[in-house]
Parts: sequence; structure tokens; C-alpha cells
Amino acid sequence: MKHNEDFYYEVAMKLALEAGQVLKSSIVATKTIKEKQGDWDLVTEYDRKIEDIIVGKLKNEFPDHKFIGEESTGANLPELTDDPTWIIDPIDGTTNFIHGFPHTCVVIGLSISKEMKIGIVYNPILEQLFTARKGTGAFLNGVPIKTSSIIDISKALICLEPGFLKVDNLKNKMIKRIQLIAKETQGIRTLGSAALTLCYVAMGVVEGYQIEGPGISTWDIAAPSIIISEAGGVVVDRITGKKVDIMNPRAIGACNDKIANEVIRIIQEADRQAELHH
Ligand code: LIP
Repeated sequence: MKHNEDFYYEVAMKLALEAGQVLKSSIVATKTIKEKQGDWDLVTEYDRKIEDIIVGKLKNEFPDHKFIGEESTGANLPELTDDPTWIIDPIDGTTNFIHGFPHTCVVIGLSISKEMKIGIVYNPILEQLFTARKGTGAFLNGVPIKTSSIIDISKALICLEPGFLKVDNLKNKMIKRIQLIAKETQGIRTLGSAALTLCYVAMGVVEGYQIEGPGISTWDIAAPSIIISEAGGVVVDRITGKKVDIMNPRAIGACNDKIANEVIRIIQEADRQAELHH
């Protein structure tokens, strides 16, 4: 049996492409839509169906590996161990998927010894296949990608998740964050898929992304975090500024440390102002 990282990657790629075809063919289908934590956090039967395909096949191939998946693991995250652990989001950008908005993707990552070794993010609607393996660079459809070289925050495009305005205890902070980021940067963008947005940082079309909130978890950032770091960027913890802990994803993905620190500064100032006026 050839159980090495090349083989893990080969299997993961095949599964991402297969799962992507299910996503693509179901985007126009009638779906059963359920709310998880609110109308900003949705799930359909296809989320479960795609996760079952990916996890089922991986378990068959690698029965001794561990799994963390949005639909099967839920809110109670297990401890990340040194064992090979597959981290999966079957459909990231479920609200987009429901609307037919073409930013939606399949996410598969592999951690070994608590370090991300493989990251695959596949948007089958726009045919964007983002891939990275530890130490070998990041790619979009096989072509190497690099983060933006902008270091001046006033020239940066920053992505945010304004949907969290709907969460009571985040509302005031989100309002302030949006105000200050809009003021200090070249513009705010929002895509509705955390994994794809992090890949947009990796491909150099936006400079930073702040992602944190209920429902945002390990599967949203684990695979993209290696894609960003292999593309020359950083994914840091919003509070400590150190490398993000994928099991505690209050993250800022950025093209470089300078932009990451600027986003941290603005968010901290926004949160301070929001608390003052509360
Ligand atoms: C989604 C994120 C998105 C965020 C949503 C949601 P899902 O993940 O990627 O960026 O705004 O609240 O959590 O649920 O589609 O996998």
C-alpha cells in the first residue's frame, strides 16, 4: 500500500473534482433549506450528501485517519491530534449555492502532526481549482499564484463578512469595523465564502480578509491557510497576531505581515470604539 502524501493528495484531488461535479449539477436544483443559527447560516441536503461522499471514500481508503467535517462534526470540535486528519467543508458558501451565486466551493484539507500538508479549494462553477502542498507553492488550475505585494493599507482591498451584523453581540462591532475599514482602505468586498475569499488573498486580487463569527470554524480556514502561506501570505490570529490556530479560527488572512498588522490595528480600534459607545 502506498500510503504517503503523494497518494493522499491524489485521492483528495479525485474526490474534490467528483464532489465539485455534484455541487455543480445541484446548484440549479430545488433544495431543502434549513437555518442553523439564523438566516445567515444555512444548510441544504446537498451539504450532507457531498460530505458523505467525501468522508465515505476517504474512510474507505484511510480507515485509520481522523475526520473533521462541517456537517458531521458540528459545533463540538474534537481535539486536533498528530494523526492524519482530513478537514472538510462539503459546500462553503451555502447561501451563494442556494441563490446560484457562483462563489461556492468544495474544501478538503489534510493536517499531519498538527500541520496543514494539503489544501484543495474547488469552485466548479467558475472552474477555479486552488491547490497547495507543504513546501511546494500554491496553484490556481495548475498555474503558480502569489499574494499581492501591496503594503500600504490605503491601497488595499479588504474582504469582510457583513452578515454578522445580524448577530446581536457582533452588531455594533461590525458596524464600526465596516466604517473604519471603508475609511482606511481602497474598498471593502464580500464574497460569501470564507474559503474562496482566503484563496482570493492567495491569488493576489484582494489584500486581506477578516473572518470570525458563529458558524465559522476549522473547515473554513484549514485548507485555505496552507494555500495562502504557500502563496507567500499569512493567516494570523486576530488577537495575538501570531500564526492562526486552525482550531480557534478568529483569523485574518493577508498578503503580508504589514497588511495583517494594519487590519488587526483597525479591527482593534473599531472594537474599542464599539465598546465605548455601548
Ligand atoms: C459560510 C462562510 C461565509 C459566511 C457564512 C457561512 P458555509 O460557510 O463561508 O463566508 O459568511 O456565515 O458560515 O456555512 O457556507 O460553509
